[in-house]
Amino acid sequence: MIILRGFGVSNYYNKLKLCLLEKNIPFQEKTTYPWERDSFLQSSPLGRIPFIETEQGALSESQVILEYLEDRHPERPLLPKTLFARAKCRELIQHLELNVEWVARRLYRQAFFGGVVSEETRNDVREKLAAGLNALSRLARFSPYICGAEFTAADCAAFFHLDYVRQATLKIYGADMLDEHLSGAADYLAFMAERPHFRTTMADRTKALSVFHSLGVDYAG
Ligand SMILES: N[C@@H](CCC(=O)N[C@@H](CS)C(=O)NCC(=O)O)C(=O)O
Repeated sequence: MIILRGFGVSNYYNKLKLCLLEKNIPFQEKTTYPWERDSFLQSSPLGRIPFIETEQGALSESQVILEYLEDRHPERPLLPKTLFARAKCRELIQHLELNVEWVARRLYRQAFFGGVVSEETRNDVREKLAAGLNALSRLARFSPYICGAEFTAADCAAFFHLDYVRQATLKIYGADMLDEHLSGAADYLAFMAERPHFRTTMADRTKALSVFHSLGVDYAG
């Protein structure tokens, strides 16, 4: 049995939770917070969540875990069948995470966790995020899924990543940078939100958020 470790506020955690649910893989969730990292550095060497525990040991980094789940449970694939389409799907996820989510993440301290980011950071992020979103818009299909006609792992990644990017840019810049740079994203997110596993995972996120707030910890994302 796979144990998913992390907490339901995390977009990377929810990416994997969606993959597990959509692939119908049995799993358990064990709430684990990044600030408890001293207790799990052997499992996730940088102290990040999510990570999983398997019969053979622990595994960190959400994309590595996603690929492991694909290899371990090929019966309900979340990557396209043909070699090139599989690579295109991975390409999209990599651009999304490296050039969009990871850039916007620098805003989260202020957008979500009551901290402050400098004007220099805000300006730098705005420029880099615009470039990352423009790049993503050259790859995203939204017809109706992000890679095209098939539902894929990229949809599991995109849903929570893009939602945080949208929320963060609205809070920091007073403008939805998805609307400005990623045409079709708003309709896509509304469409995906109707999917049963997406809906339940969003509801779980709301509950996890209120538990997180009740803890009153200093956390920056
Ligand atoms: N590249 C990592 C990113 C994971 C990540 O950034 N996790 C955040 C929570 S969403 C975290 O653990 N933050 C605490 C920290 O970086 O110390 C992955 O794909 O798993």
